[in-house]
Amino acid sequence: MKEKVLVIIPAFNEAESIGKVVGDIPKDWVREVVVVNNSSTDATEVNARNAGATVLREDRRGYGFACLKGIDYARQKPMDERPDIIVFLDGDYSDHPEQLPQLVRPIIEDGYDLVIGSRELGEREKGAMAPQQIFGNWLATTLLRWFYGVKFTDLGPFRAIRWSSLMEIGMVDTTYGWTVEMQLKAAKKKMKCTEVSVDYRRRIGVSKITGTIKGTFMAGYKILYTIFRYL
Ligand SMILES: Nc1nc2c(ncn2[C@@H]2O[C@H](COP(=O)(O)OP(=O)(O)O)[C@@H](O)[C@H]2O)c(=O)[nH]1
Ligand SMILES: [Mg+2]
Repeated sequence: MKEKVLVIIPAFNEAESIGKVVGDIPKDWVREVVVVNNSSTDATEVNARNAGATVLREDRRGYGFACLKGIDYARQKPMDERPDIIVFLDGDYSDHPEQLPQLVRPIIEDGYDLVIGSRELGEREKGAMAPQQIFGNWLATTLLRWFYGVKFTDLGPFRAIRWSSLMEIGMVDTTYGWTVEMQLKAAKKKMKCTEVSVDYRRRIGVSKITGTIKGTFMAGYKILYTIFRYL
């Protein structure tokens, strides 16, 4: 494949799952897999490296901080080695990494800038998403449609974006607003956006966001704040 695809996986204490996530990524589609270890206290780093990933460290805790670290790494590459497409993927094995081609193809073949993997459209294992997560996604995507005129059904973590579009968007969120920020800025800039269905299963290990009360409130607040802040 001529397009260079780089995968960024933020990971905070995902030692049990990270090797499977990296292992299931279709290697013929991807140049490099980058795991950003977000101050894990377990074997996330060594397991990621053993699975063949490049491991970076980000000590400031936050989903966005970890993703930004991965982008910075790509940006520092020489021009001819810089990726054409970035895929974001969680480290908990909830997503099905083998579905990566479905996310990348619309960018390569149909000129899309941003492709969201929608769990709403795909098959979900029972209990894979918490009720508050399903409600939150519904609310956030409804607000995105009202205020930004863009139709998404999910703020899913598994997504692909053209490198040049990602640079133009200029991501800044360092925590839970990351996913919605990318979608609403792409909409504001009239980028070509779409979604494809992706499947979702119960994660390995414990949830750091929706599985905790603090995480749920922080994420909900930050997502709503982000939607109104960019109006
Ligand atoms: N909460 C949290 N998650 C992080 C952080 N850095 C990376 N992550 C990763 O973000 C992904 C999503 O987190 P997860 O606990 O699965 O949240 P959930 O999907 O809402 O249950 C996982 O791959 C985490 O390892 C961080 O600082 N905080
Ligand atoms: Mg998860």
